Amino acid sequence: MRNINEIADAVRRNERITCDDALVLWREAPLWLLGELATERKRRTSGESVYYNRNVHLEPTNICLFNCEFCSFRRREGDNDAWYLSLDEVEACAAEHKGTDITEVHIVGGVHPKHDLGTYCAMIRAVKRQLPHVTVKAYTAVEIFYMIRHEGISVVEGLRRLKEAGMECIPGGGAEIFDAELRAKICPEKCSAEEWLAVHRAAHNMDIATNCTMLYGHIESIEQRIDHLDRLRKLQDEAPGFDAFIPLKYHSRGNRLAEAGECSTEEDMRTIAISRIFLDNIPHIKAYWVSYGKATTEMALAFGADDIDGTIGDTTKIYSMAGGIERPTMSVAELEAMVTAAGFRPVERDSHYNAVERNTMVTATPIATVHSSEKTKIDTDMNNTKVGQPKVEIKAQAKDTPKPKSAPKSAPKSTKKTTVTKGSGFMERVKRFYGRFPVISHMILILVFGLLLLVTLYFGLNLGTRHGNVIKVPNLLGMNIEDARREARDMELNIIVRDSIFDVNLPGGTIVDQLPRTSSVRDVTVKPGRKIYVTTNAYNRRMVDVPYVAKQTLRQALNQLQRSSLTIDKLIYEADMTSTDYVLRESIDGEDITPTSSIKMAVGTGVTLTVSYRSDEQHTTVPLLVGLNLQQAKNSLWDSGLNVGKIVYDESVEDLISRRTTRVYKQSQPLGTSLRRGSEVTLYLSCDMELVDSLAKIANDEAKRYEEQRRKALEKQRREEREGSSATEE
Ligand code: V47
Repeated sequence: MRNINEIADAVRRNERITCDDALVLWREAPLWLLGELATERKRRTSGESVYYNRNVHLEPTNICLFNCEFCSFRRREGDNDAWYLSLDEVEACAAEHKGTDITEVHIVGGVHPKHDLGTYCAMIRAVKRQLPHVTVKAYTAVEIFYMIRHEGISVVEGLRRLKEAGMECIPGGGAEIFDAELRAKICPEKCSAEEWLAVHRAAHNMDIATNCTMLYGHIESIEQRIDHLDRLRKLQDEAPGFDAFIPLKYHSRGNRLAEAGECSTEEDMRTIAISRIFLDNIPHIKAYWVSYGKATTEMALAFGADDIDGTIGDTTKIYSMAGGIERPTMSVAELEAMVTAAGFRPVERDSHYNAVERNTMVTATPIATVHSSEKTKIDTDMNNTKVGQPKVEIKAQAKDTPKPKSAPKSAPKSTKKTTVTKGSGFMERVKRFYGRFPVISHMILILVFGLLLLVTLYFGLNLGTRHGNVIKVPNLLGMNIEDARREARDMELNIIVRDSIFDVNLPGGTIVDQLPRTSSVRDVTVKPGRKIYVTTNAYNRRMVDVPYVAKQTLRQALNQLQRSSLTIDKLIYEADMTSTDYVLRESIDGEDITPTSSIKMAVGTGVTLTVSYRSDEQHTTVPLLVGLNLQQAKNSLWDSGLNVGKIVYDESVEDLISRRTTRVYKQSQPLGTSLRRGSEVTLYLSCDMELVDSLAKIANDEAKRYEEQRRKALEKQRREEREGSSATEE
């Protein structure tokens, strides 16, 4: 492992840093060094510019099929404060912004059970009808993946239809944390990391620019953050197309992760700076002011951020419902003043990071739609210009971009100049000096303020978090919760029970999982006072209502059963004339569940679903299971219309507790095998993570090759179909 000085030198030479380097920076680097290195990297990509735009959000519904632990926005259908906009209402919302100078509408909302791809496309068309010159940045990969799955078409075809409807770029939401284990805890129903990445990969290959995010500061570890950044960097190497990375700070009000608390501003600055340093192939890092608040956003500009998002105009509720700014709105003057105060040059951008030039006449009139001829390509020395490039004539490089004419006339520096008072001898001398040497005076001022800021941050925040004083996290697996609490108290750690399971084979109160996790080969250290989150085995088996899940798609039924903490006993397939993967019947122990049944069952009870298949769709393909934990592998099999066969543990699995930390290292039928729906796949599990990781790597490479082959085969088929149809026409 390299030490801090070696890593810092590498960054200064503009070299890529490794995941190990990032870990060292996260744990050991002083804040001032991170600020310096990140700012150096920022300057290489965007010089003195910091970007903002004029935008609004449109959140058509907060009703969502998924029930993520961190989400304060989601409501169920029928809840008092649930909202749902019809297509006409979406259009009316867009019409409210007619005649304003916004350049972007960002559409994102809950995954509504009644929305399909057609609805999503219709919403985009409704917005474009009212605001034809405005860019529609629409739908997270989670929403896109859901609608495409629901429709039963390929990702490429789904994206093609959205693009045709007017979607120009894709926001970065839904990425959360990619690590499969953590994802299973905080957002088990959302699409997997691989699926999220697959949507963005496909978009990049179709020249659709996208953003990416990371939800940090809850129960994830530093290693999981770095792994997340690494996966984004790899995708960007492979298929460039990310315009910006947005670290999203977790907000704790009104959601089930609240006990995790919120991380410190120091942690925010570290996250922003290390993201800037690590993601050397993503042009922009956005400090989303709605999430951070104005003061922290301004500070983030000293840690490598070069974008602060836009005017918003009180159009998003995701953050206010989680404890963020109540009615988020900022004028252009306020945004520009924030950038200027941080010592950078504000540049208004459009959705593709082209600078927007407005002449004073235009800004004075509210109707100031940006026309393509007013766009200027923003300077970047990255090669990543595949997407997000101007589709219009490039007028000038941003280095020469004149300061936007709408910049506030009373920037903070000029205010300072006018507050020098008469009569004080010292102040008089200062004033004379200032008059004679204005440039030197400004430089001295900037130096003094910069130093003060760094010293305050370093000592203030560092002491506040008792940096350097660390404790080795104990292994609590298998212990009784009360014993563990006593041990943790002696070590100045807090134990929080955040989940419970029921396993008949284990005594009540046994700890079956913990975060952060530790093992005989991997020590984890934390600061005193930190919380250790544990999952315990419940003393009594909880009873739950069995929902009626027939007469809907298999995916919807699986989601609903999972939300009720029930599981699948078996999928039985039955031929049908019209549909595939539609649930025909539901039963438990041979007894049918009907819409009027009112049955309670113990958590974890298995339900049998009878599911339809059309005769031409009797077969399905086996998904990639290697690397997943048991629950994820089961979900993935059911989702593909397959059953879980035997479960075989290798010799590394010593007891019932260690079974819970296993992952799949082998599957009886490899990825891509064509099987009859309802067939069984045997899973082989191990606790040996080195073995699992190495086999998962091979399997992932295999999966990539498989995807590539499928893509080529599909392209070939399409080409042949096209050629065939044109030959017929002739
Ligand atoms: O995916 C949800 C996050 C995201 C909470 O692409 C929360 O330009 C903190 O992605 N605390 C949606 N975060 C917002 C988003 C976004 C925002 C601004 C700009 C762009 C862009 C994208 O908000 C979700 C999730 O990660 N989120 N709940 C919460 N309690």
